[in-house]
Amino acid sequence: MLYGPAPPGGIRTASWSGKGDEMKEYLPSNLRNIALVGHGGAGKTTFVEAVLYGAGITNRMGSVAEGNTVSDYNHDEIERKISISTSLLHAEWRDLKFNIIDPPGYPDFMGEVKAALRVSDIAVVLIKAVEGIEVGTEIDWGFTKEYKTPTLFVINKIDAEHSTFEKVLLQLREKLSHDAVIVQFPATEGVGAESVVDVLKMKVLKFDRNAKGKYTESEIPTSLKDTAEKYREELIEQLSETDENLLNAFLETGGLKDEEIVSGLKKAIIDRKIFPIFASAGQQLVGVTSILDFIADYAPSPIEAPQASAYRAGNPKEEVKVACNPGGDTVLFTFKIISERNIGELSLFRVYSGIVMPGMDLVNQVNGKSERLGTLYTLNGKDRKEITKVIAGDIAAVVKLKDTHTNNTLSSKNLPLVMKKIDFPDPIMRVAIVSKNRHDEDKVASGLHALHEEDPTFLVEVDPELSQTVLSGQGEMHLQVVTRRLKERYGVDVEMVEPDIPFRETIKGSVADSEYKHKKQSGGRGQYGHVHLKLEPKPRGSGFEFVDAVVGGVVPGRFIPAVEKGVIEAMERGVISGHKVVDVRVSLFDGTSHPVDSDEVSFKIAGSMAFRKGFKEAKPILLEPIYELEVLVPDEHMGDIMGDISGRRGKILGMEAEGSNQKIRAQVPLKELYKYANVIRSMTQGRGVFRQKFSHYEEVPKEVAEKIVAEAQKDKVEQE
Ligand SMILES: Nc1nc2c(ncn2[C@@H]2O[C@H](COP(=O)(O)OP(=O)(O)OP(=O)(O)O)[C@@H](O)[C@H]2O)c(=O)[nH]1
Ligand SMILES: [Mg+2]
Repeated sequence: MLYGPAPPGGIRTASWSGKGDEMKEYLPSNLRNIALVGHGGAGKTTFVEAVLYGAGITNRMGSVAEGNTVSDYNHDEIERKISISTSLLHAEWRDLKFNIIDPPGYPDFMGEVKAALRVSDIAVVLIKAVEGIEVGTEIDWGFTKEYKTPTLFVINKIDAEHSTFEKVLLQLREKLSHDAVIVQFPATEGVGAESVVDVLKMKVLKFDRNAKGKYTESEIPTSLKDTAEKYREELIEQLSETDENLLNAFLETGGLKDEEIVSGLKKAIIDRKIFPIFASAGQQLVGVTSILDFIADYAPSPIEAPQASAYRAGNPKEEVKVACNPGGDTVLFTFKIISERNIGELSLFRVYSGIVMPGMDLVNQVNGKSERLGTLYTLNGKDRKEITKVIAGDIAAVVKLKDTHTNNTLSSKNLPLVMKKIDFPDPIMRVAIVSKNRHDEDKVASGLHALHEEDPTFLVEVDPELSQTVLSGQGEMHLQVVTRRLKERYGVDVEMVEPDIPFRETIKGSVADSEYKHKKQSGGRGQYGHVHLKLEPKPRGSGFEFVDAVVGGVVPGRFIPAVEKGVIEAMERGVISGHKVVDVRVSLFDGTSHPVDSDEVSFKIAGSMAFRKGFKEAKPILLEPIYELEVLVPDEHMGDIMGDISGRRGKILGMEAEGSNQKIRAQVPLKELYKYANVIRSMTQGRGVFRQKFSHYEEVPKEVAEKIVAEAQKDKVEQE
């Protein structure tokens, strides 16, 4: 179904194209797409730096501490010494092109990890040899399950003083997977570590820092022989269990032949039946080149990897698998937008089928718009090289597309497919933003809009009721990064403040007769409107009702809508605290009029004033939005979290076990949830996660309400 005409210009493998020695073309079988993931600070960016240096892309190895890595080139990354934005890098190793995606590990940028995994065929999960399995490790592992990505584990920083490979190994098997098997383990650990033992080759690999991390192989010393054999047996046993033929061979001979291991291991990795484990010290170039060798031999190319899911445009229910076929019609998927000095926005994309070339016309299958592709680039961080062709399976960048954002599919007219989207996490923290310069408001809005296209994990909404611009994102750091970009790129300075709460006013009591007479006589024609209103409370959520109970035309019919309008306007403005009034029934049952002076304006004023007067007498109260909260935390934090929820005027609705976690459901006033993400993170050392959604309105307790009313009155006085 996905086959089509032969690709223009044909494809050559690892051969130079006609364009000087600028560009090499790679068959899909010669590509490896890797997402390097793991908890913050696991050493991902340093590891990539070692890969680029080891592969001869760079001629020196940069460091995160010095702020001169290829991957962390944005100045906020250099300043904070952490990754903040995903980088795309690539290197050639043994005639294969390795595309490496290096997303940040900080939890606020979890969406970037999902995007990286979404377009990769191999996940490499870096784990620290000292700290072991951390929250970020578990989260990223969970994402690899979700995307069914073949995964390798690398226990990194084995050169650190307190490196404990064995302990981390146990933890890894316990917490992540019992199907994780050792391929390489450290010969020695701690300062000076320079060798690993490879249990497939049954050799010691010694890495030479002065030779770009190349390694030499030697026999395993007696002291390590038993350990190496134990791990090799484990690997072979595990492997034989992944396939019936292998199992039979194993049962017959007590082992597996080399060729059985080679083909069996690759398949088991692709099927996620085995997760190989390695040891490395990226910073010391230890274990890096041998992992590249392993990936070259055993990790899937885009042809061998599980096929990506899509659906036919307009038919989301019918899943289609997209074969990586360079000869087919073109399909590409944009997974990230970055903004680069001098050239503006670049969309990072993966080609799933066909070939992509500049000048090509494709259709954005998400919004139906047509796009002409501009200049194409391969990237190594901020370094880019212009290319003329991107073949199925490969990952590259294209200059700003008119109507295409992150998570869009572009394809040729003949193949209207929509690739499965990245399911970005919902925002968990809201702040209101205030422009430091009032005239900047338009620029703030357009700047945030553009930034949202680059990063869909934050949202902007203008709340017309509170007339505030509310920014919501993945945490405090995320929101700081967004507002800083706003300043740097659009020159507007904003401040983050606590968003106002959309309180409501209503009444608990009834008032049988609230009368107001509006009368003005100042020469000429006067003003006259006179009404009697009855006010009653209505059930929560039932809204406003106006009843015309006038008898005998004492208020002429043509003025009745004006009375209602006056009441509605008063309700919109609020009576006691400046917040909207809800859930009241107002009946107009009496009044008088004047044959000359009465008009609509007079009756509107009378209606409004009679309502305000009656409202104040009808036991007014404030209502506040209550949110339903769902918190998932490890058992040991449950008590603290529940205590904290009660302290926030919350009501626990229930709890249930979910694995080794507890899920707590509660209702908490929105007012008490400001920056709750920080609270959860600090109370659980980053292990807890939560979701919140609006539930209903409830009466604000008296003491809290009094404060809000006093505050509103103070503001009013200040404004006057
Ligand atoms: N001892 C030792 N330290 C390392 C090694 N690799 C990285 N580091 C240090 O660990 C810290 C974090 O390294 P990064 O490469 O920024 O880690 P990362 O995983 O990219 O971090 P984020 O992108 O912020 O999640 C830095 O201070 C590095 O110098 C290593 O192999 N050994
Ligand atoms: Mg990094």
